[in-house]
Amino acid sequence: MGFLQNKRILIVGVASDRSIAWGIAEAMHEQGAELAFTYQNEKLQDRVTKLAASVDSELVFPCDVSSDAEIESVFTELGKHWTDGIDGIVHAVAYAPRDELSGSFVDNTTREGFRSAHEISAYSFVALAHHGRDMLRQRQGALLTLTYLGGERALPNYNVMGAAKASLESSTRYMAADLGPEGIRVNAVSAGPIRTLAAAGIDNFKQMMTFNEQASPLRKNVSTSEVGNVGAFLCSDLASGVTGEIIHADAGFHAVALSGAEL
Ligand code: NAD
Ligand code: 0WE
Repeated sequence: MGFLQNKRILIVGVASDRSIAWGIAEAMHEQGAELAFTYQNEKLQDRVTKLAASVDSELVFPCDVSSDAEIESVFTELGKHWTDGIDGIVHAVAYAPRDELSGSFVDNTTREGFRSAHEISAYSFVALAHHGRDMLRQRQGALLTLTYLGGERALPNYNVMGAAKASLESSTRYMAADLGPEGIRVNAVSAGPIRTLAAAGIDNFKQMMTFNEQASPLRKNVSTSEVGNVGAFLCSDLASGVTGEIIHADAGFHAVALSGAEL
């Protein structure tokens, strides 16, 4: 018996089989969860529908998180299938304009880039919680998001995404405080760097992966299944005492300053 048997979980953020959201979906499926998915736009519809079918799900809905109407309609539609609520919502979405993810933070960050990065990468988590609140309350559900070390420390090129991740992490704590009295938990996984679509074309990504591999205590990069297992745990009853927490799944990279390998 898996530790997510009889749990119903909505996954937001699958774009490919390399997506962290997909690693979480597979880990949750292995533990017996029933899953539903959203896709950002028609370009991704077929791919997400096929991936969903491979974990026995036919519940696939469009959702661009910049639209309140689309977010609202996900829960309206989902409520027709899952009539007594949901056990979890996974948010694995981030966006900033590509040209603002390199070079000088101060010179390259625009008002509109700052706004959209925060809207898509941080506010959307709050909006999902708002629209999913009633369904989550019915089953004492859990919310989960994905963050990165660049929200806690200044890292090269992460720039405006770092500010958005700091907002997302703070929002995780405020959401935990607000929803805790209703039995709803809110947590985040801070993943190490992984080569996903969101990493494609990022300056020096390969060098960053190599550095993380050499400097981390476990001397490796993490896989989407390693991140997925932590996400599955946080959404399960095994984590019934955990909320407002950010767990690093990064081979320990965040915990050290000099690995010893550099000396
Ligand atoms: P990915 O490209 O597979 O997933 C990003 C997802 O965001 C895609 O599914 C995309 O459709 C979705 N998205 C973007 N804008 C959207 C919008 N307006 N509406 C709906 N969906 C939208 O990449 P990933 O690396 O799996 O990213 C998932 C999460 O993990 C992100 O929050 C990212 O910041 C975080 N993360 C990634 C890494 C990494 O190195 N890849 C490390 C730590 C945290
Ligand atoms: O959160 C992320 C990346 C999120 C992301 C990626 C893109 C690329 C395509 C947000 N917006 C966009 N916009 C695009 O047009 N990560 C944690 C992966 C990542 O991105 C970096 C990193 C790491 C790690 C950017 C710079 C430096 C390190």
